[in-house]
Amino acid sequence: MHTFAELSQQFDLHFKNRQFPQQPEHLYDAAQYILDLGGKRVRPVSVLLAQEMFSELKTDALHAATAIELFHNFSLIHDDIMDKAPLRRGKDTVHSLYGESTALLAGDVMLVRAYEQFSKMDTAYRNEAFDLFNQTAREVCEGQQMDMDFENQSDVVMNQYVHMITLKTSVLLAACMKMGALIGGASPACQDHLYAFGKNLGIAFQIQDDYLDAFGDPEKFGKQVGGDIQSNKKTFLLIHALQNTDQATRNELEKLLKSSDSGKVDAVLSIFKSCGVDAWAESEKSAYTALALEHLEQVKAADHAKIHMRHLVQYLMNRES
Ligand code: GRG
Repeated sequence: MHTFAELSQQFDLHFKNRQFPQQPEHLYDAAQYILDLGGKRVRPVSVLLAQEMFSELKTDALHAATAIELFHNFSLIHDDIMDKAPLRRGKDTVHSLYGESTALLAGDVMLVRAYEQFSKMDTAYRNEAFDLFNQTAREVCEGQQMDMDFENQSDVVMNQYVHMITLKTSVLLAACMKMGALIGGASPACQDHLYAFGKNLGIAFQIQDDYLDAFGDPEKFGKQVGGDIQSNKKTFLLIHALQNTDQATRNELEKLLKSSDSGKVDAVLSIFKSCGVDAWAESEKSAYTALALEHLEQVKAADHAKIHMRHLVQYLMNRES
């Protein structure tokens, strides 16, 4: 059984070989560029951690982890185009370096490369893993569309927002856990508990993401701090503030959201603080984390097999980027 850091190293060894041919250079360099920017590798390592809870590390888990990391990076490229984001992982986004058309195509080819990983897998679980991957990709698309729809909707309430985030972000982490368990030979019940573990952890992860976007350290965050506020994005923080403040502050917040003043981010942050949004986010994050851990406890595996998964939870909830 390995730690997050050890599995991260194993994954990087497997993944560092150039994933694409050389030609056409412009297309494949764009695709390779985002992979070389790194990232935390939380999703692929989660596949490996989950698999190792049930059996010795298998090459098929590395194939699944590769598929998922390719998919994740593909979705980041497309997301950055949709958001017109200048920075990703502290560096220029793919579209700002290579242009939108190449960035779209680079994302597409990464998705195809992700699909190719499944044909390498043992037929005992290949179809199930592939179905899980496709179901997840479809849900991520649905979540992304809901997120865009919410931009023009002023009355989004918390449970709608949680549903959107579950689709857009959490189901991928849930699928990583379940896919690892499936490849590892876990029972369907254990696979389902790990799915629920990943789903709740994913929601807590997004709360942390929203928190960092508003209150993070710009030196460490890797993206523009205040970017969500600047682009009027619905976040856990904004929805909570809108639902839990007096009418005058709500009016002020709504007026600020429509403006493009240079002081907008600071003014919204100051309202967030006066509504106690930061403390609330911390307690929500803890609640979802506790729910995730309850599901982890239900998984029938030796306690020492769960230790590294608990460390992952700690790491994700205390991260600064
Ligand atoms: C699924 C066909 C299909 C299309 C994709 C663009 C899109 C539709 C969905 C967007 C999904 C998306 C980008 C969700 C955000 C997930 C998220 C929290 C990303 C940040 O993850 P980190 O912090 O990033 O793990 P690193 O850089 O560490 O990898």
